[in-house]
Amino acid sequence: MKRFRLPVILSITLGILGAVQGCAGPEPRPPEGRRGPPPFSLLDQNQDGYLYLDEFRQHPIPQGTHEQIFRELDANGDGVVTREEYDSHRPPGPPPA
Ligand SMILES: [Ca+2]
Ligand SMILES: [Ca+2]
Repeated sequence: MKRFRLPVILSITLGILGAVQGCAGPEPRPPEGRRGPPPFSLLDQNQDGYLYLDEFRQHPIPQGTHEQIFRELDANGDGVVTREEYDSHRPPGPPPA
């Protein structure tokens, strides 16, 4: 009966390997509800209370260009985004339920 041991052990080992690979298969996704815009303090790198385009460019944006989004944030068009302008801006998203 010893002859059957090796294939059995092999199949068990392969089964375990397959299970381990299956567990590591799907990539972890970010939890829902964490896709909002970053806080102003994170974007304002020098913490002077004003967000400049150069600072804004340091952060990835999901869509569009930094210039485009920055213009939308800069409500009065003076080339600087204040915390008030940033907080009052709401990016387009799914309609509230
Ligand atoms: Ca700044
Ligand atoms: Ca402004």
